[in-house]
Amino acid sequence: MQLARIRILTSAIMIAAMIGCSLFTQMLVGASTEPEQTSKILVKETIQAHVLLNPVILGDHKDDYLDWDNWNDTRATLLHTLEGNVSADIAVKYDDKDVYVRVKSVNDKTINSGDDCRLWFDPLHNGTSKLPQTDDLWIGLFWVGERFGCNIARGTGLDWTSWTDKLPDGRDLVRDRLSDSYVSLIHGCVIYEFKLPRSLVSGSSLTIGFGAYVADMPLEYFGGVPPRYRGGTAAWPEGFGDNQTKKNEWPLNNLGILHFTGVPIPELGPSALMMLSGVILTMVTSVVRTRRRKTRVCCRGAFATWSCSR
Ligand SMILES: [Ca+2]
Ligand SMILES: [Ca+2]
Ligand SMILES: [Ca+2]
Repeated sequence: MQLARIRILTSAIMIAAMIGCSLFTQMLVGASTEPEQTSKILVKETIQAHVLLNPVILGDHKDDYLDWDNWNDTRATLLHTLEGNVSADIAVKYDDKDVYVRVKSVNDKTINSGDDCRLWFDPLHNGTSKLPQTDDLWIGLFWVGERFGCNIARGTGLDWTSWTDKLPDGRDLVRDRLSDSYVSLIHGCVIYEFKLPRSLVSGSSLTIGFGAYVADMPLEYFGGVPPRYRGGTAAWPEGFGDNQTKKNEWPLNNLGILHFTGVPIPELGPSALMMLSGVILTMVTSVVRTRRRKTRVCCRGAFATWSCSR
């Protein structure tokens, strides 16, 4: 028993040492290969997009599978409240083809006209405060009555194109299940989801300009009629715009950074997973060996005496 405890303790120490070495190595690698990225992080707010582990189905009006949050394989970032009591967060992940975005409007419990979510993408991350460039995109998901719509506009260098409900490849943003909005059963609040081609929103860039806005504003609020309740608005990053910013004039030079990490959430990154599997194998092997040695084999001798292994 004492020997088993020593082995398990030794394995635990190995786990700590190996994971510590792994994390330290990742820090060194990150510091040595991404000096430019580090300097940007100091200036701009950054959202980390992680590699997708849990598939996301758009159009089914759910963000869970058997009560598991489909989005627990990436991290959420809080938006900054601009007005009222809106609290919201945004999470991004991606696979080989698509970028997936979920905006969770935490305090918004009911769908109403005026619920609105917008995203901005600047793939070349060279946005200006005035004219949208040809790589820039603006996507809006909004409720009118009991139906939601989703439109996209692209920069022309002089202005935005007119709103369209289709991607450049012809797919319809709603009918082809590239966007979705609903009240989540597990979170009890309004959700906005997007599935957008990487070729459209990021190209091969690992860091792009990115911004988000969400509103829970009853339409009558805009008409001067006292609202049934007061909603609010929120945006990311801080300073991107405010409630006075006109709908198509948000300054793209104030966008934050969306960073495609190349790995799932850090604690489940490939190197950590390999380390963890190796450690688990070591522990299992240790326990099995210990149990084998504890098994005593007894034999009956020629003179009816018993002898047992130790
Ligand atoms: Ca879904
Ligand atoms: Ca609402
Ligand atoms: Ca641009």
